[in-house]
Amino acid sequence: MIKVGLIGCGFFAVNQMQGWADAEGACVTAICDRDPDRLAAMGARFGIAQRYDDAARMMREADLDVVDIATTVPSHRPLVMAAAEAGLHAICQKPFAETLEDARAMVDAMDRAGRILMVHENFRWQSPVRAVLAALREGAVGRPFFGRVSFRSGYDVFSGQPYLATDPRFIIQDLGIHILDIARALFGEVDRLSASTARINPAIRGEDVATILMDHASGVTSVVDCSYATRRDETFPQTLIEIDGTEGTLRLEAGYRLVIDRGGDRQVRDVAPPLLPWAERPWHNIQESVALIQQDFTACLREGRVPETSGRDNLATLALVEAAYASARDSSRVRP
Ligand code: NAD
Ligand code: 89Y
Repeated sequence: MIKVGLIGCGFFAVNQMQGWADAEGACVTAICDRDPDRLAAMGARFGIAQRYDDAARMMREADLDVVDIATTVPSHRPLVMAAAEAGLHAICQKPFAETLEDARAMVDAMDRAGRILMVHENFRWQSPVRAVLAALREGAVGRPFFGRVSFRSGYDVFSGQPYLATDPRFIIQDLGIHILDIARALFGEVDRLSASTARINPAIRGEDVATILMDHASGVTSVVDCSYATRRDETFPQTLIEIDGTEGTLRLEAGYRLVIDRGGDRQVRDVAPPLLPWAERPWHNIQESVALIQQDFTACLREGRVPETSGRDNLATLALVEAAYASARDSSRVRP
């Protein structure tokens, strides 16, 4: 049994606790939070007796194999460094790090410790996105030449995650990071990008709209567009995808409808994620992907395999985030 210590008992960590409760071959045996009320509430809800207010102490004293870091980004570097020092494997929430320099140091430390480091970059693990990836890899549309990966919503994310309203960076760092990662998974690495951003909601500090144009080394041109200022039939938290290829087109439409047009034929599939017993609409899509990424992480630990969304892999996603902010600042085209 893989013994997991969870750090950070906040808004999102409940999903991680639920996912671990279902995971085969792994279980949470200790939890940690600096906030005593949150620690007590999580411990009581999931029946975890080993509770710590200090992560380094938990890593030293609890008998663990893995830490699951579910805190916000400022604590990620010290916590991953402490995991490396304690010789523990780690899965760390996105955004992985505040800077690329931090991220590289974290990856290097875990490599030196010989431990597996995964980033909890779960959007590409959503089952509708997996269905698109599979169709693309099977050649459903031939060679892709254009893609659009889109997330547009007016959902109130600030009530659950108030820090999103006060951080100077908002949508690219918080949500766009997932959408850029999906674009990488679909079309490969990026040679150049340009981005523009806007803040529509006057009550928040950062940008809530971002449009990013990317040239991929594979020859695909893609557009990643994100908004939390879009008022329409609410699709939160669905990522919509369009791909044009030499042999056909593919659309992941609202309502998790996958439409593939090829040679005059149309194939339509329902790729809606299952509603897990503990999940709640509309979050069930994200919640299922938490369970899926944890299952892959435990399989990687068992097999000694490098995860698809490893710390090292995530450096390229973080580089896109940084490049998008740099481009938006001075309207330049940037090489990530
Ligand atoms: P939160 O603020 O609600 O919870 C974070 C908790 O961590 C708090 O209770 C805080 O006291 C604790 N904490 C912070 N530093 C600590 C430390 N050094 N030691 C012990 N405890 C510490 O945050 P949240 O909304 O749950 O978000 C957590 C992370 O999850 C963020 O990075 C966010 O971007 C990410 N997130 C990911 C998804 C996803 O789909 N992958 C969705 C939502 C949030
Ligand atoms: O924090 C974000 C994430 O990772 O997924 C959706 C979210 O909760 C709000 O944008």
